[in-house]
Amino acid sequence: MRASGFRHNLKRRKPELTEFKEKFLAYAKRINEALGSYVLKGKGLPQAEIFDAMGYSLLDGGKRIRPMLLLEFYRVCGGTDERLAMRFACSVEMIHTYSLIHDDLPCMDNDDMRRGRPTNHKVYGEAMAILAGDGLLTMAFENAIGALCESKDNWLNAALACNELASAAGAFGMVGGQTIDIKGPREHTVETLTQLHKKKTGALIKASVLMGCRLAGANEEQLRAAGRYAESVGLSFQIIDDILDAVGDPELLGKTAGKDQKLGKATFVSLLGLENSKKMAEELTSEALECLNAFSDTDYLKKLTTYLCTREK
Ligand code: GRG
Repeated sequence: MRASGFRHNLKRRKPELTEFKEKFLAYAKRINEALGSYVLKGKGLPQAEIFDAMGYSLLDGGKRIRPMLLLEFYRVCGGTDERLAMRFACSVEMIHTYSLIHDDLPCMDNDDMRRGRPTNHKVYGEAMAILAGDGLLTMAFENAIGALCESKDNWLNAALACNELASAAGAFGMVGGQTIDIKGPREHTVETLTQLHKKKTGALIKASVLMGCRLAGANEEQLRAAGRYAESVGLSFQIIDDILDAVGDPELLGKTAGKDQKLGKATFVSLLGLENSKKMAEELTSEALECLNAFSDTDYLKKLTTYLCTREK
């Protein structure tokens, strides 16, 4: 009965989320179709196997939260070129996928299952999994810079979006956070753990939001509100991840649960306890919802934000 306490809490919010689910799935389908087109290009090439390995993880049923955030912030900031926004949205998901493939490697978290299937290195071997991650990371920038080169009327905003992506993915952002996670101190306070996850998980989420704003040419006030929104959502996303690792249903999660505890890793649950972690995630979600008042037509974004705090996987 690991999941009972959390589930109980989820049930209270469920009804208001059901109509949202259809839209969410349709959105994810559009993103999946766009992502599929990138790996199809490798068919028939002598190096087709690398495209297979990249596609195995890229197209295997992730929630597509980051691309959705990018596309939604693009829309609420007045962007209308959905094709351009989708290209950048795909780049974000490529980087996210590469990070998961590398995080699962034996030299990092050594995970056998991800999204309910064997991890990339379990299917293709370690060398190909490293290359698949490298291929996705590189393709993300090839694609984003390709879009920048083609956006004649909007090149500065597209360049600013590329810049958000690069700084979030690298050693000041996600790679830096992963480094602190594997090489940094084992002991944490809530403050140091927050700093770690701001980089490891939060940076790419924030970049997704800001890229949508940048591409649409958002003003300073919108950028500030979106930045605050993303910081709250990024942290609450990680807290929920910790809660799910502690009390989530492994079948729904599609990966091994309880790993953090087994490895003696500090998490928000180990530092604050389950109830206080839930409370913190809910407070952060309320703060994020508040930030959305700086934009109009945010009905879907509000539901997505609430879903992120109540998700079961
Ligand atoms: C290897 C450079 C490098 C970085 C790895 C993000 C990361 C850094 C590792 C992932 C570890 C992890 C599980 C972090 C918790 C938050 C997180 C990123 C969860 C997975 O994201 P979701 O829930 O996944 O959006 P899906 O499967 O839906 O795409």
